[in-house]
Order: sequence, then structure tokens, then C-alpha cells
Amino acid sequence: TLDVFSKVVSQADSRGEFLSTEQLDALTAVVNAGSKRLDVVNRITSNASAIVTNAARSLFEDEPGLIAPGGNAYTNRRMAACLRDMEIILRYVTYAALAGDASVLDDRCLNGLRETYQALGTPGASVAKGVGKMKDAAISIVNDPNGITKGDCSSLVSEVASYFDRAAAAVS
Ligand code: PEB
Repeated sequence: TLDVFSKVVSQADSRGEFLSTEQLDALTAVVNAGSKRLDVVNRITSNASAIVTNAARSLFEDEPGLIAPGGNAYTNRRMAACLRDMEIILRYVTYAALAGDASVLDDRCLNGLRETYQALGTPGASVAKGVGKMKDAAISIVNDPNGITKGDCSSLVSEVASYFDRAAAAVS
């Protein structure tokens, strides 16, 4: 698994080239936005259990069949597995946000996940909906103006949103 620096290095290395000015400028921008990135990761990480729980509650409100007898989150065991899955996905999204690169999310979480859900009979579209709800909650927490120096976080926020979208797309 790679972070954004390793990825750029490995791309340049595969062509046997020095890093381009464009690549160095892009990496400089990543360094300059470093505190913002850490704040984003910190805010999501410290609110993880609320993000997961509220997203799950809202998912079960939208799709009550999931928690009715015969549903995929019915029984404590399945409910626990469902909350755990959402927490795992959120955790890998925070890793990708820290690394500035989706490869850790792809390789260690999303690879084969669709097939796993198909084999389990777990509805991937419902998992994707839950992930979308975590995305909305995480972004509103990230954008909360209270208790932080104001700055433009739009590109970081859209990057983080893209990791949630990637997870949702991988299972739906
Ligand atoms: C993926 N999820 C489940 C299993 C695995 C994963 C491998 C089978 C083994 C087990 O039960 O523990 N594990 C999970 C993951 C990684 C991993 C993401 C990444 C590294 O290692 N049920 C619902 C909702 C949804 C849900 C739609 C949003 O109704 C999830 C939560 N996942 C769910 C359920 C099970 C499961 C397993 C209910 C148990 C299925 C069953 O045994 O019937």
C-alpha cells in the first residue's frame, strides 16, 4: 500500500525519470495542507462511533426490513457484524485520507468485498447507502466551523468524499 509520496515516486521510477515540476508542486501542496489533513483525520477518528451509529440507525429507518426477522441485520450477531463492517470501512477511509491515496483502502478493505457480500447474501446496495450516510456525517463534522481556525478545506473535503464514494461503488 502506498501513500501519495510513494505513489508519485513509483510512477516516476517506472519511467526512469526524475520527479517533474508538476509532481513536486502537487506534493508541496500536500505538505502545505498537512495540518488541515491531520485535523480532518482527527475529527473523523474522534467521532467515529457517532458517525457509525447514526448512519446505521438512519439506514435501518430507511430500510426496516434489514432489522425485521429474516433481515440481514436481524439478530444481535448480524447487527454487530453490520456495525463492525461500517466501522472497518470508515477506518480505512481515514487511513486513505491520511495517506492522501486510496491504495490502502482498495487493497486491504475493498478488494473482493463485493464478492464477500454476494457470498454472504448481504445486500451491497444497503451497505453502500450506509457508507453514503457516513460520508454526509463525516463531512458535516469536518466542516463544523466551531473550535478550529477557518480555512478553505474544499479540495480536502472532496478528496475525502471520493474515498467514501469509492467504498460505496465497490459494494453496490
Ligand atoms: C466484511 N462482513 C461479514 C463477513 C465479512 C465481512 C468478511 C463474514 C465474516 C463475519 O461475519 O465476520 N470483514 C468485513 C470487511 C472487512 C473484513 C468490510 C474489510 C477488511 O475483513 N448487514 C446488513 C447491512 C450491512 C450488513 C446492510 C451495513 O444488513 C453487514 C451493514 N456483514 C454484515 C452482516 C454480516 C456481515 C459479515 C449482517 C453477517 C452475515 C451473516 O453471517 O449472515
